[in-house]
Formats: sequence, structure tokens, C-alpha cells
Amino acid sequence: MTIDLTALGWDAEWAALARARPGRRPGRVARVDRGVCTVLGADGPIRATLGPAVLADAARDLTGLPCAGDWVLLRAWPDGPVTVESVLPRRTALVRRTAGKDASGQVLAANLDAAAVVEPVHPEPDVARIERLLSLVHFSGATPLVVLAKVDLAADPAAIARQLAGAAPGVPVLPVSAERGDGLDALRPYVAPGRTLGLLGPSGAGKSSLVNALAGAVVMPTQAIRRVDGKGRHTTTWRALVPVPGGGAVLDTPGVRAVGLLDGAAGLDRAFTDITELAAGCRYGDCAHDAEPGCAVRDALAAGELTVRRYDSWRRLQREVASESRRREARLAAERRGGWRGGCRRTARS
Ligand SMILES: Nc1nc2c(ncn2[C@@H]2O[C@H](COP(=O)(O)OP(=O)(O)O)[C@@H](O)[C@H]2O)c(=O)[nH]1
Ligand SMILES: [Mg+2]
Ligand SMILES: [Zn+2]
Repeated sequence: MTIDLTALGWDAEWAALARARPGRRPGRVARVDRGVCTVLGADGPIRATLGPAVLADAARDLTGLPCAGDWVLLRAWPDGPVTVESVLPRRTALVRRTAGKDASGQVLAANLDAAAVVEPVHPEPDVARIERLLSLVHFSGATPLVVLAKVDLAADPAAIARQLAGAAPGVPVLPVSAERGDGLDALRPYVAPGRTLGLLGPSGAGKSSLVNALAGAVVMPTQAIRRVDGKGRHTTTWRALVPVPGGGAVLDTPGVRAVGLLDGAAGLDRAFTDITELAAGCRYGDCAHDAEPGCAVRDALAAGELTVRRYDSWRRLQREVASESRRREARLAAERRGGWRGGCRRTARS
């Protein structure tokens, strides 16, 4: 089995990075299980463990660990095993805050050209969740999209799409049914040869069904987790990065329940351009949009041009990002004082 790496996104820029390390074969990480990567190389999928340089990097910063979508360089050892020697610098990265004290974050997917926030029409779409995930996507550097999934279950999907448009200024909202195939053509440009589309959303949103619909085959198990071996251990069999025949690739992230934002204020600003544009018109540059005179944001609220729901959502995410920045500052200060030894680091599970 051979794999066309160019269709997967390999290009002259990646090749130039690889030339610095001759003798290493490139590949793209499809998934990672307990430190073992499944890497798509030109000769087919290969299982690779982490090499010493990658492990040393990860000991400094967990985001250095390879994740789905990464381009890596592989070393084949004479007696058979293959190791990941280096992770090429990411062009984009979806990073969420990890639960622990360690503020380094967890990379959910790398090198996505576009990332779709997938939200089903049923049950009721969660607008705050869309806003939160869009902030993450904006911060990642990938082109943001909203996919309104399972539209076969809604009487008037266009009306729901219009409602959601206010939560996603400047971002296309694409109604899709994996079941019926509706709307898939609007997604195909994002999985053209060389391009990778990532799917982000809660479990049950319909992400894996969408991967299967785009790939034209059942490559992802949907909904249920299968019991694979007789040892009573549950093993999910999903593959994260799936090459699409005749096109690029689609990357399914496991359903993430809690997605905390890092201190990526820039992502928040872009997810809420309507409010940041209003804020530019406030009388005072440091307006907190609470009770200051001449506050354009509160004026828009009073005039009904900005909904209280969206304003509250923005404030909540801003507070979260601000407290995250303070945490990071405190950690850096402790590191500078030498008080931080980085002990007890754990890998966050998804
Ligand atoms: N009616 C309908 N159901 C869907 C559609 N897409 C997915 N589902 C169902 O929603 C459930 C969750 O889908 P899945 O793809 O596993 O979601 P994931 O957890 O986001 O990967 C499954 O029972 C699917 O059959 C759709 O377009 N229409
Ligand atoms: Mg799934
Ligand atoms: Zn203001």
C-alpha cells in the first residue's frame, strides 16, 4: 500500500524542513495511543514509538508530543523498530487547556487548514459551546467553519443556521446531513487535495458519521465504543486522520466535553469581532463595559443590537482567559525564582 503524501498536505515547505535531517523519512501522524503513533508514510501506515529527542522535548513542554495531524520524521532502526525523531513545526494547532495546574495545554490536532465546529440541530444547538470552540479554532490559525449537523432532523434548518450566524460573525455556517448527504458538497473544497479539515465538537454531534460520509466509506465506528478484547478493557478503534479518496484528509477529534481556553485573547477577539468592533467606539480606551459613560457595547445592548446572551458569553470567556493569563504569569514568575521544578506532570487524557 502506498500513500500519496502530497494529497495529505506534504509540500515544498515541509520538504525544506525535512532536508535539514537527511536520512529520515517523513510521515503524517494519523493517531496516537499510549505513546505509540500510527504514522502515514509513503509506503503505508507505520507504528512508531517516541524517540529520545521527542521525549526530551515533551519533558519540557507536553505540547511537544506528537498528535494527530503532525508531520514527523521517522528513523528506522536496523532490527525493525521505527521511532519518531522529530515533530516538524506546526502551522496550526488546536490547543485546549489541561485540567491540571500545568498550563502548557494539550494539542488536539495539528496542521489543520480548516476546522469545523460541529453542532447538531438536535438536541437544541448549544450556542455558548459554539462560541467557545470557535475561539479555540480562531486561536489555532485554521480557517473556522460551523457545521450544523443532522439537518434531516429539523423542519427548518435554514432558520437555525440564520440564528447561529450571530454567534459566528464572518464564519460560514454549513447545514449538513451525513445521513442523507445534504450539504456535503459545501464541505468538499475544504478536503481538496493537500488540504485537511478538522472536526471539533461534543460526542454524539455526528463527527464520525461526517468523516464516513466524506470518505465515502465506513472508516470510523460511530456512536458506540466497542469491546475489542476479552479482558474487559474498552478500546476505541477510531482513527483520527483519514485520507479522503481523490482529495485531502479529514481529522476527527475525540468528543471533548470540557474545552478550556488558554490565554489566547486573540482567538476570543476574532470569535467576537462584532463586540470588539463595538468596543473600539467606547469613550474610554480601558472601558470595562460595565457602567462607564459612553460605552458603545452597553449602548448596543440597550438598543437590542447585541443580545444579552452573547454579551454574557463573551464576558464569561474573557474572565476565563484573564484568569488563565494570571495563572501562567504566576507559574512563569515561580519558574524565574527557581521555585518551580515541574514535578508531577501528567499527560491529560481526552
Ligand atoms: N438523523 C441523523 N443522525 C445522525 C446523523 N449523523 C450522525 N447521526 C447519528 O448520531 C449519532 C452520533 O453520531 P457519531 O457520528 O458517532 O457522532 P460523534 O460522536 O460526533 O462522532 C449516531 O447514532 C449517528 O447515527 C445525521 O446526519 N442525521
Ligand atoms: Mg466519533
Ligand atoms: Zn465599553
